[in-house]
Amino acid sequence: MANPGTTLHDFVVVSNRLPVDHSIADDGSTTWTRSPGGLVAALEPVMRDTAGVWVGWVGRPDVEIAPFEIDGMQLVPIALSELDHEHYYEGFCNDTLWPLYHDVIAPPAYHRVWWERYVAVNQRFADAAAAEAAEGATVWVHDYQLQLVPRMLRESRPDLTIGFFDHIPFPPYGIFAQLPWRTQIVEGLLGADVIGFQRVADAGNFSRAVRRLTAHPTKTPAIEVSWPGQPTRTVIARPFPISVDAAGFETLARRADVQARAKQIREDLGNPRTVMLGVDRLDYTKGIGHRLKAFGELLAEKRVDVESITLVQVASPSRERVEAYVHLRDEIELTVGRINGDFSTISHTAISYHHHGYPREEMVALYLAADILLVTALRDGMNLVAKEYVASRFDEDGVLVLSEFTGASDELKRALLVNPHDIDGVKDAIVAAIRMPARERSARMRAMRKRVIENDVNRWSSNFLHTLEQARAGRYDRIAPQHLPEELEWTIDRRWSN
Ligand code: GDG
Repeated sequence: MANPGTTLHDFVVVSNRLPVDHSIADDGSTTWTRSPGGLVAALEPVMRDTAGVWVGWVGRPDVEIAPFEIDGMQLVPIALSELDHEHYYEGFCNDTLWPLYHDVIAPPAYHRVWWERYVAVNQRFADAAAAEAAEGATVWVHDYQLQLVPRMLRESRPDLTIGFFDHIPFPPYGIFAQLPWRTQIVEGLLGADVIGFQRVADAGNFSRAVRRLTAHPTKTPAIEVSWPGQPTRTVIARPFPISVDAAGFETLARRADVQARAKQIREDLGNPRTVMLGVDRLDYTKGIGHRLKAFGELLAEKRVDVESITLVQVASPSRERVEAYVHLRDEIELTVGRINGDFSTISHTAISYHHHGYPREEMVALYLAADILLVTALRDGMNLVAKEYVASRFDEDGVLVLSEFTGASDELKRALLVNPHDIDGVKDAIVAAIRMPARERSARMRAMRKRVIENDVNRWSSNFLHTLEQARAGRYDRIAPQHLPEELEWTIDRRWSN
């Protein structure tokens, strides 16, 4: 129940991580800065207008922090112990759900103690959200770490309007079926009024899981949920492809200092004819190894030479205590070392590899410096890097080589689409990108920019919240598909239009 005596909120966002980063000064004091992600940019105006609150973890175990405000945003930290961190976060989230939901690229581990901790931590998030929410408030829950929260909230607070957005893929039933707790996860999500996915395929996979595991009738995009002792509810499950703060990226890209930095980057690389770029969290889903293999073979076969091409690979540190990530880092760095050892010269380095996070300005300078952006993910919910590159290229230049296993490939059809498992296909796409005439580059980039600018992150959040409002009011005929890219549209069942 809502906490008497505290200020209650009409809008509550719940995500595993709060949108803040901490830094510890020399004297041991901690300062918080707002993390720059698109989700924060999109939700900030809504949070401000509704005096909303954000519930989440600060990213460090064993710290208890009182609610605080940053840049006018109210934050409510959830404390996680070292054991919660190990079993819930590193275990069930990062070593069970993450690989399972990404096509079992790495083998998922199933441990009952991890599951028990996932349930307990989800309950803690649900209780904290319920304590902040005013009567009839809207609660928006994010991502795979919190799939049980919608049902937990529905049971304690039937007055709430509950939305859920899944940032990562929802797997096909043949894979999802491995999960010993598959029915609890599906029923957990069905506590929401609207469940959003990145792709049409993800929403379809979820509906199929509902049909296989429950008796709830489904008729796309609606699911009729009957739980014992509760009135039947209609849940909407449909795609809402996320995007980036396109105007924000363009503004940065137009800044003189950012453009000067882009020029400097090319000079520092020895002014090669072609600069290729990869930007990824160091994660096995991102296909960094496949990309390196393709580039290494092109160099070995002399289809490209190190004097005229450089690959800049930013691999930002991620989940460094999970074993699969430790191995991945070793593997990638061994490969980079081998390629550089075999092909670099004193004046030209084949791969400029960086295991760091960079400020956003530097990222945009890299986007401007890159003739080609390589996105070769083996499976990716959306891939914001692809959209950020497009948003930054106001000069309408640059070629995007994009894996067809990303959500972004549903919209960015004018990229050079590749199957990252097909190394010869990736090599051919790189060569085609190098040789592409300027007119074709700009025609493709223009088309992609139109899509990203029209469907930016503000559009995404307002579509989701509008659908949530309409669904809760039972106005299914007003759940308009018109904001979706046309190839993502579905036909609304006639039943809803009457
Ligand atoms: C999940 C899903 C989905 C990376 N390195 C630096 C840096 N980044 C920023 C990028 C981009 C973000 O991190 C990464 O987003 P992605 O979408 O590429 O991938 P995930 O982290 O796996 O995100 C994904 C996303 O959620 C949203 O729904 O698209 O499929 O897996 O924004 O720019 N930013 C800065 N320095 C870095 O070094 N400043």
